Amino acid sequence: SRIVTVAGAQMGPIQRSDSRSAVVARMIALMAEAHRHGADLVVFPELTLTTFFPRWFMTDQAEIDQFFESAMPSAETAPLFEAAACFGLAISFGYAERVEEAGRTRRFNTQILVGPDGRILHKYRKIHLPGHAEHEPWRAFQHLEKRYFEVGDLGWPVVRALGGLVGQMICNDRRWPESYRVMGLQGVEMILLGYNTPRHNPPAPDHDALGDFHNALVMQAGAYQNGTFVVGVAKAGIEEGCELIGGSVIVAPTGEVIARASTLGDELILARCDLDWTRSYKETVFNFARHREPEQYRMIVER
Ligand code: CDT
Repeated sequence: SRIVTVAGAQMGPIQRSDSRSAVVARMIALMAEAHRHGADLVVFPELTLTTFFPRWFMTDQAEIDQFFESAMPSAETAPLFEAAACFGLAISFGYAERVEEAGRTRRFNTQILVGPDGRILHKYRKIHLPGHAEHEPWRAFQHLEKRYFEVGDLGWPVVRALGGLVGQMICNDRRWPESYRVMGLQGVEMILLGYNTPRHNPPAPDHDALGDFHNALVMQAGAYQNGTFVVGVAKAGIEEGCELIGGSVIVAPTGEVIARASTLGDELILARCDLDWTRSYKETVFNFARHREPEQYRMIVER
């Protein structure tokens, strides 16, 4: 058996006035608790360091850039890397990334996996950006990810870490079977993902009552259909007047939820995950080499 004790560190709301260092202190408190419970890995939400700023339409780039990190680690985030080293923990967290690349400034919705030695082991840039790019004043709040971020350009790599094969995705990616399958084809054994999901979806308010159901449905299906653990972690609660769902879960390769958050605040969930549990799915029902029929799937990679 290959055991990874994983902690999902759900975060309660982060208001615009909360400083980075206040958020980092909350994250370190959760890491300390995870360490006391024997965790190897702590997974935090999407855009952990700030409020979910795509809810606002902004035109002043300097104002927008206040939500972005141009260095990782920076003076404000270095304590996270130091705490990971001190506790001997790996951590995964999301942040808005601003980078100079190919002679221009680029901005991504990013999530990294940092090893216990403080090294960045894996970086993922969100591919499925939901929402819209222009101001839509009829909405109670905006969802401007298409305005503030470029589509991620790193694909869905899977890396060897924590004794297994680990991959990452971010929030809306979890609703798309392709996100899981691309990693499933690389043998992924544990997928880490953070999310910020408003309870209310302005273009489809009839979905609102089903938010928690859809959240669990997609992660449980993705885990089972690819024989992998999925660790899904929310930023939850009422943030700047906008309600975000909770429901952080750790899902086994059976598709069963083995740990679930019960609050909408800072809350740790834990599970002892035997990565060898993935084998019985990967080698039987979902033995891809034996049973997939990719010739019949061509349509899904065409526009
Ligand atoms: N952050 C994020 O991707 N949230 C989306 C909201 C969808 S409605 C625009 C989600 O899929 O949860």
